[in-house]
Amino acid sequence: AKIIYLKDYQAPHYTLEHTELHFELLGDYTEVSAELRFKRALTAPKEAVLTLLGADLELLSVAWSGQLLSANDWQWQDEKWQFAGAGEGGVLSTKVRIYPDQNLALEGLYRSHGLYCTQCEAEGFRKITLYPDRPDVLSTFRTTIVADKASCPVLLSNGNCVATGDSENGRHWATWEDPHPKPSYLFALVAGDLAVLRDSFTTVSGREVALEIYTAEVDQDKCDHAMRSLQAAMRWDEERYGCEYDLDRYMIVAVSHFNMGAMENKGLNVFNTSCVLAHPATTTDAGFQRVEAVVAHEYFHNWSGNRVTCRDWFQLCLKEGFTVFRDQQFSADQLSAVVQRLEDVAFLQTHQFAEDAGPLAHAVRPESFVEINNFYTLTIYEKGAEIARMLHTFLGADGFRRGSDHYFKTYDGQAAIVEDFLNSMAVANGLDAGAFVSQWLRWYRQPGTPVVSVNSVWQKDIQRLTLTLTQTQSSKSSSTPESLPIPVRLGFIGKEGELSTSLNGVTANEHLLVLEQAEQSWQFDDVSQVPVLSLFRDFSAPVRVKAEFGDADLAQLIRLDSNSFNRWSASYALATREILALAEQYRSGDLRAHQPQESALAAAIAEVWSELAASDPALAAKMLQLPSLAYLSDQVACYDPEALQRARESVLLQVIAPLQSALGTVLAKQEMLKPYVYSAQAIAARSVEAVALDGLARLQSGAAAAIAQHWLKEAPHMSAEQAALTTLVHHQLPGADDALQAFYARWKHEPLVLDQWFATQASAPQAETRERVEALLAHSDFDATVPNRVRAVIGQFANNNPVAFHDAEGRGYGLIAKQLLAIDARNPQLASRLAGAFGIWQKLDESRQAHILRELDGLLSGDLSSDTRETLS
Ligand code: BAL
Ligand code: ZN
Repeated sequence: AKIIYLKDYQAPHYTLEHTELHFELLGDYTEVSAELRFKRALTAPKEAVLTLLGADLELLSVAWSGQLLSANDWQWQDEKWQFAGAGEGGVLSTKVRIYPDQNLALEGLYRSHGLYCTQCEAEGFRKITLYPDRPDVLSTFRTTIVADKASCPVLLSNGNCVATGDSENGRHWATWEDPHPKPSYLFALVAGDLAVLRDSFTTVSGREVALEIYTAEVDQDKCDHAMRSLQAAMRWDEERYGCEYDLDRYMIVAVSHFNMGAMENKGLNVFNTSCVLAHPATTTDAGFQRVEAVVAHEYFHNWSGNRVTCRDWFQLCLKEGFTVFRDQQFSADQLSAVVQRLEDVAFLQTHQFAEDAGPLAHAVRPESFVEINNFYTLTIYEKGAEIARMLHTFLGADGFRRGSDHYFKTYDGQAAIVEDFLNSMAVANGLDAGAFVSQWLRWYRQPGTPVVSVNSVWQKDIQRLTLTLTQTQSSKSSSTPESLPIPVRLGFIGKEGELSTSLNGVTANEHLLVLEQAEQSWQFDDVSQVPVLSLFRDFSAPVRVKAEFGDADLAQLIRLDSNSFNRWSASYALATREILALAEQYRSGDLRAHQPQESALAAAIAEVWSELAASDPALAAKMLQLPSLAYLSDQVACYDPEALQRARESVLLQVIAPLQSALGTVLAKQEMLKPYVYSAQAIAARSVEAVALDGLARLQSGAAAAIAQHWLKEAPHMSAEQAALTTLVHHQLPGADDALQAFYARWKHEPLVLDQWFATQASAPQAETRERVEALLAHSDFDATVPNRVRAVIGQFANNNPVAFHDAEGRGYGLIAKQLLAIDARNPQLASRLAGAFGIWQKLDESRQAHILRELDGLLSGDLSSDTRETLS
């Protein structure tokens, strides 16, 4: 496989002034004509060659400035098409034939359920026509689409619709013009029979923007939430970032066959149905939140990604990390900032930390790749967002805004690199740009999660606390690792609550330090009693913290920390410690492990939980959701899924047992049975009831089953229905199978709900689930060409069911390997992503490792896409 290196980047020899496209959508195939006006770049050498990219194209004709060319005039190897006769520039005219119906990889132009749509990021445009398909070639576009009017009444592309008309044989056409220069990965085309929800938005400068959400007719009743989210995101971006929308129209199209969540094509976003459709009857709270976040994310790309794009794919984090940070900020403003933060952090710690510690680790800006599709990763998205957040913490909200203003203004209409972003942050804040860029760039260049060790000494006589922090970089760093700038927000918790302390003459309850060297010390004065440190508040840096906290210290934070995030993270840390200790005892056959033990976590939670359930139900719910096996597996050197699962259940039972009456009080409120309202308060009330029901199922299964049945019967919305179904199925309560059947009968016509039905079963945490998954794969509603369905069954089993996936005989691995091979033949991107489930292999025992390696060897010795081959290798 060919490795591509960042250091080999070369600017294009030819710039593109304009792109003219003509699509004849003809049913069995599609013909694409292109006219591309090239000009030799000022920096290009005299012997410049025009290099285009093309894949899976039938080339019908090529002309250069009106002269037909023949195959002798160019060279075409692999995907590279090269023409040496372009001189100062000219117009290249091409005509190609492509087959959207046969395109099951869902990359380029494809047809799903009669709907033509495109996915061009990262390198799909070369499957549509011969083109300089690289993000640093930007041009204006004019696109004409011609199709059968009856089957494709709606014809859409980027920009503004400038002309439409009818042609012969029942066909019609539309021409779209996009005045904003863009790279090909932002191109989009949609054609089909779609209904539309229309609304509008008036921008800050008074321009009227038409907003349109296109879906199948039956889904039109599920678009209101996305529309409201879009309007909120447009306003928010004006207010928070000074970013105003720049076209007359903003369109979203819902597509049922889609590899990703959504795609930010200029003015014409294409969305996975799961990220745009929402209705109380069919969508859970989590679903509503996802729609809001993804609609905002794609909208925010209009500036961070589209107006300022990436020079090459190594810079992917420049648009993705920054945009994830922006959507996290937005979501925090819409609902609960604390819940948003702890969900984002738990996700990062569970999945990105593991990625960064395993065989798939890479830098936020990698130095090389084989298949760019494999780099749409948690590291680039989530760790990338944490770097933007650290800059925000370091510079302050105003300083960060000055930096982003400078960035958008300076690089508007250009393709930028990470250094440009950092440079703007420095220059706009009057900082030494050279030093700032080189220091912060380390976060982008060094893979692995840094470890910060904490040492504190309190001197009673002078009431001084000396804090020493040491940073070490993970061994994943390829070259010699350098110290990173690490913002540390901290407070001090005494026996009665928060203490105010002095640092360099500033007295406050909270301080912000920046650890820049390998080791640094700070002296805090007026520390009147020995405190427990509340460190890295709101997770001020994506690091692992090594501190000598006793159980009592963590309990003190759970009880008294004024920072809600850190109360939660202390409970997470204590839970992790107790579960790991118990699992170790199981592994070593320690018989005391079978006796109930003291749990400091259970005692601390018992003390605060009832009050918390009333005052902050969302946090109360989170405190009972102990760390998942996926999170715990990242905390151990050797991962024993059975021991960890048993230990986790045991600790959970200890935590829940003293809360039986408190859980009853929560459930008696029956908030779950009230009509659906989308608000932080209503979601919190539902979440604590769902967690209470799950807890009760462990203590009194009969009572829990009765409540679940009642919810199913009375459910006014999917949040109640889904919580009840999950409780019944995952705890194997009486009536679970009947409930599944009834649910299926009620929802079999709703694909997204049916996905949930499949997912609930595939994630049931019992060994027998493997057989159930085999049966689900043979179900008449299982369709391996639909990515959402594949993720609901195979993805849930591989990534969200450690007990069944890590079957000691290796049968779970066998099941996934077999499915991978079949999926890879159709859809490499989807298969490659699923293959990531094997990334855990080095942490497992020798027997499981051997099972996995046998499966991987089998897969690698056969035919595989380059995507999946790279991941498995
Ligand atoms: N650009 C790919 C989809 C997204 O991150 O928005
Ligand atoms: Zn994105």
